[in-house]
Amino acid sequence: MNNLLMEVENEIAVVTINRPKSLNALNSETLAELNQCFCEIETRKDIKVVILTGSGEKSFVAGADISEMVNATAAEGRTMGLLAYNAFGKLENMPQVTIAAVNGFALGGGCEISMACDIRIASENAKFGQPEVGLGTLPGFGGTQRLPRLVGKGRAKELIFTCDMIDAQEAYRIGLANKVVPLAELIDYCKKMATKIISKGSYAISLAKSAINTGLDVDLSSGLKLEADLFGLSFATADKKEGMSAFLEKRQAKLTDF
Ligand code: DAK
Repeated sequence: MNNLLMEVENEIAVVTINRPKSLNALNSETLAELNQCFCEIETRKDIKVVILTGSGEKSFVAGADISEMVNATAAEGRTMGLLAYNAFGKLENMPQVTIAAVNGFALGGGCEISMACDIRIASENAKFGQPEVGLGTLPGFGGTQRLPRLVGKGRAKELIFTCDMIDAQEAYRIGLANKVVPLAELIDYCKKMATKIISKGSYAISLAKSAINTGLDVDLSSGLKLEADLFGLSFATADKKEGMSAFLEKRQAKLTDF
């Protein structure tokens, strides 16, 4: 991979988008590599949490690569959009828990890839925004769909229509960031959260993730039905037997299903 770094330790993968000279902007090659990386991760049982971050101390991802897009045709734009659609879809729906460690600018496609993660932890210097309409286009990597689902229709429209950049505290206030931490503590904070998540039932978490993601795309009744089905499915696992037995026997549960 030319544009990504990946380290796996203690069942946590840290994936770093590594194009610091262009503030980690997403070009087609990087999108293809992300897709390949996420395809691999979703089949790996030795990875339970993915932390996605950007190289350097200034930027998470400063958007799609404008130098590549400037002369692209409509067909090339669509190809790029589909690359991101596939990669971000994999990221959003993989059984692993995904945490965006937002270490600076998360603009356009950068804000959008962070929103395809389950959780966003922002450093104090992080800045979020969707500047696309100022470039004569619109969010094309999921921003018009995921942003309103996260912060509500009114706030999403304001951010997209004004191109305003918001800081980490404002992102936290509106629910775009789960937490704000000092930059120097960002990765450690995410790893601690990952370790806590890994100590729970990973298979049960993957079922809960599936229920939340699918449930938000269907009517309430269908979502509740799906939840009931997945709840039932969890009763077929060794983890459910172990988790409940451990509680009754007043001991620590050893949950291993994934
Ligand atoms: N693409 C390419 N290069 C970028 C870049 C980007 N998005 N962002 C920054 N860079 C490059 C700069 O050109 C500069 O390169 P050199 O001049 O050194 O060669 C280097 O990174 C450092 O940037 P600056 O010198 O500008 O640094 P500053 O600290 O002054 O400013 C900044 C930082 C993040 C505020 C600024 O760089 C900036 O505004 N960047 C652009 C942010 C942006 O507009 N991002 C959104 C891109 S649009 C689709 C259609 C469209 C899209 C998706 C799909 N389909 C058709 C499906 C659009 C998506 C987007 O994300």
